Amino acid sequence: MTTEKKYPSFLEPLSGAAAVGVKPNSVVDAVWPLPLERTVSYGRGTAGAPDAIVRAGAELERYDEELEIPIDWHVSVLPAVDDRGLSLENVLARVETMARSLYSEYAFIVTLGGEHTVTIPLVRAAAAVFGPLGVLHIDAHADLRSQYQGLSLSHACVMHHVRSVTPDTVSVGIRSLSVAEAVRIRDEHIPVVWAKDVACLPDDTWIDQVLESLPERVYVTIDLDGFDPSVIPGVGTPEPGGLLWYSVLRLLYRVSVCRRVVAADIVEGVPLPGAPVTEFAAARLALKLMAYRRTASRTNAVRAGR
Ligand SMILES: [Mn+2]
Repeated sequence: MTTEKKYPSFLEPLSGAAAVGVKPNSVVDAVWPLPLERTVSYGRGTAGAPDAIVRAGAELERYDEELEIPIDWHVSVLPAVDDRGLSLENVLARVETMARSLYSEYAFIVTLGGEHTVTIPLVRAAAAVFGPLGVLHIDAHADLRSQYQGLSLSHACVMHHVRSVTPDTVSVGIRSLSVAEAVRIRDEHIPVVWAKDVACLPDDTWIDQVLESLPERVYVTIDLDGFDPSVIPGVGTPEPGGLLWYSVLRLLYRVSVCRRVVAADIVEGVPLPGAPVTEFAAARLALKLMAYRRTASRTNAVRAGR
C-alpha cells in the first residue's frame, strides 16, 4: 500500500516534501479519534476528549528533549468513528473491523477515547493482526467486573473482556476496586502493581515487575485516571494518590525498549473548561509512545546488526 494519505497532521503540517509520497505501513504513525461515550457512570464529557487532544497536538513542539530527537515523522489524524444511530454492540464491532484494517496499514496507532469500552475491540483487533500479545493497563480502577450497572459491555468491565483475549495482562496504578475484584485478583493471581507500590517501592523495581508479566508483543491501554489528579485533572472518576508523569514515562520507555508495543489507546479524558492540562498531557503522551517506539526500533536494529 503506497497510497498517499490526505489526512491532516497531528502536529502542525510538515513543511516541504516530508509528507509527500510516504508509505503508510513503514513511516506513518496515526492518532485515531474514537469519541465514544455510552456507559460512563459519573463525570461526563469524555466524548469531547479526542477533538481536544487533537487540537492540543497542533500546539506541541517537534522536538523530544528527553530522547534528544526531532519528532520528524508524519502523524496522521484518522477520521473519527461516527457512532450515531448504532447500538453499543454494533459500534464496537465496527471499531474492531476498522482497527484490523488500520493496524495493518499504519506503523503505529494511538487511539484517542472516549470511554474505556473501546479497548475491548482494539485489543481483539491487535491480537488478530499482530498475533498473541499482552496488555499493559494503566488505570486507577481494576475494571474487572463481569458486569456493571446491568451492562456487560461497560467501561468498568474492560479488563474482564480483555482477559478473555489474553491472560497476559498487568494493571498499574490501581487504587479503587470492589471486594469482588480484589478477590478475583488474589484468586486468579492477576498481576497488579498498585499505586501505593509505585509510590513506595525503591527505585523502579515495580517496572521490573511489570516487564516480568508481559510477553514480547504488548498493547498499551492508558486510562488517564491512572495518573494523579494533580497531573491530569480532567477525568470522570478521579482518585487521589495516582501515578506521576515521569513514573509513567519511565514505565512506557522501558516497555517500549524491552518489548514490542504494537498499538495503544489513551482513554477516559474529560476536557475541563479553562484548564487544558488534560488534553495537552494526553497529546504529549501519544507522542511519547510514538517516540519511544521509534527509538526502540532503531536501538534493536543496531543491536541486531541491521
Ligand atoms: Mn479508570
